[in-house]
Amino acid sequence: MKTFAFVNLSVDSGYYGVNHGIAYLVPVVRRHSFEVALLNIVDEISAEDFRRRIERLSPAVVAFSCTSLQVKYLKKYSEAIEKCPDTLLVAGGVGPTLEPERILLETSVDGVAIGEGETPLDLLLQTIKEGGDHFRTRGFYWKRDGTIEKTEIPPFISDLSQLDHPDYSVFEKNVVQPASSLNVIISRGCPHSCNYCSNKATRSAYPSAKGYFRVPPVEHAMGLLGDLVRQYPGTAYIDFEDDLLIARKQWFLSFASEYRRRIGLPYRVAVRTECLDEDIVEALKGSGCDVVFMGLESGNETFRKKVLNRHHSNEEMVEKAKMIKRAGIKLFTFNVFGFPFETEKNLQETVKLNKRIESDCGACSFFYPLPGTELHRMCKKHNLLKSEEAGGVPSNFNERPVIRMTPAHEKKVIRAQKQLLSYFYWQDLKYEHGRFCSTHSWPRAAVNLVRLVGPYLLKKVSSPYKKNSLYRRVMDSKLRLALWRLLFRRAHRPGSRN
Ligand code: B12
Ligand code: SF4
Repeated sequence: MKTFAFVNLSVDSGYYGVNHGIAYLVPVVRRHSFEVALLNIVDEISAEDFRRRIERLSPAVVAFSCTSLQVKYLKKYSEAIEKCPDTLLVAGGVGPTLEPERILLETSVDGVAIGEGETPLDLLLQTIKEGGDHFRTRGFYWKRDGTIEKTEIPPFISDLSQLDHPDYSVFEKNVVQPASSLNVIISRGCPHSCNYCSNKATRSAYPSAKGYFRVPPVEHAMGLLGDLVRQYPGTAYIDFEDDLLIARKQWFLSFASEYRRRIGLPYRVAVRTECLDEDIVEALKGSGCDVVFMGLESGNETFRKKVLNRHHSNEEMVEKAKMIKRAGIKLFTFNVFGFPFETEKNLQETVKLNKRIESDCGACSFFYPLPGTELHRMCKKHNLLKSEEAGGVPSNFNERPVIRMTPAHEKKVIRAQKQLLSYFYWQDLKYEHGRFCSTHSWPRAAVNLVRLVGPYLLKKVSSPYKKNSLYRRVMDSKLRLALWRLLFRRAHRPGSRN
């Protein structure tokens, strides 16, 4: 049996979980009777080491999956194996989809899949099986003798029930199910078009983007979730990583009622201000949602409208935040600092709006101009992009500002980010510890305090992104996880979160 090797590039991203894209593609590969292997690269390894690992597998196809921030590693690792005989190198994912030509010219891959991979990969494996000319497979851009050949892009699959359930078995169990929770994604895309997000550019890769935002039939979603929960016994929590699962109101209301009846596990999900109303909040609460993620992004209304293409007002955000908090759901906000044309006042407005809506926790990333987005074009026009060598391409969004700015402004951006992070830290501590104390004895509550304060102190002395840092060694240690599971298993039982 021939081997098909996926390579998940996630180097220094601060993220060690599954790649849902690969999980959705595994059944396609298995259908064609290939043996599936996975190299999950979360810490940088040498090119030599990578080549050795691939040679051991001796695969017919090596399939890289990555975001734009990981393209630099795609270059390094594809070059390492370009001379492997009889191995076809392909790449896919958001990064390659948005810059296929650049990737074919600057890396050693033979082909780049455009958009969602189920159909292109199916066509490619069929062609390989039949001994046909794979350079003609639709859904890919190919490099042959140094020139790029573009093929027709097949439409995306509009009925998601036609997709096989994702298969996470190629990932280690503790990656799929960290601390009793499962990360899942059941929809595709988002109906909105924020200027800093890849969504619009990704759907524009198709000749027609109409209907790109898709949710599966509720029955299919229940089957998928039920299967996963059965495959991973001990699952006590679901983390929905969909862009905007609540975007279609009627669908979400019936999803929530079935979810409550048939799955019944507490969960968290992303929301958007405009989509929230009393019905949705009631459905969220009633079906077990205990945390929502809401994009606040910037605290200045005009800036949000003009630069970010987000059109809701601060008042609306305050009102919706109140609804969430009244329902007893934890409010987590996403914030970005270091946008182009952002002033010191804007930075402080972001901090203030979080305080005003009393976010219980949140993330504060630095703006990164993703290729193909409106803000990338704006940065290019105003000469704000830094070269890769000058630090213009980080591995994640959280370490430092990325676009050109004066050193004085950069300091302010970093200071504002730290200020908000510290606010979130104390808010979160208050929230989590308060909730814990109400259901547990004081000795457990004391250990819980160490659990909450420990990572904060560790982050002060070591980096969460670097291999073998103290933070990583402690946080990734199996002993720590086992200990917390033992001590806190009651805290993770369904229903015990509220
Ligand atoms: C869930 C999610 C996460 C999760 C899990 C990520 C993961 N690797 O699965 C978390 C929260 C951890 C996360 C983290 C990050 N994310 Co994220 N995330 C998403 C989100 C919302 C959904 C991704 C998803 O699972 N989609 C569903 C699956 C089925 O689709 P898919 O992954 O695109 O895979 C399909 C195709 O791309 C293709 N495909 C993929 N790989 C391959 C390989 C081959 C060979 C082929 C043929 C096809 C193929 O086929 C797949 C099936 O159809 C997207 C937004 C979006 N709508 O895409 C952002 C998104 C992918 N994330 C993004 C970013 C930037 C990040 C971070 C860098 C943020 C950070 N920490 O600073 C990290 C980096 C993670 C990493 N591994 O590098 C950006 C990427 C932008 C870009 N241009 O690269 C996106 C697009 C959001 C945005 N703002 O625009 N993310
Ligand atoms: S709402 Fe979120 S996922 Fe949708 S386009 Fe805006 S940032 Fe992207």
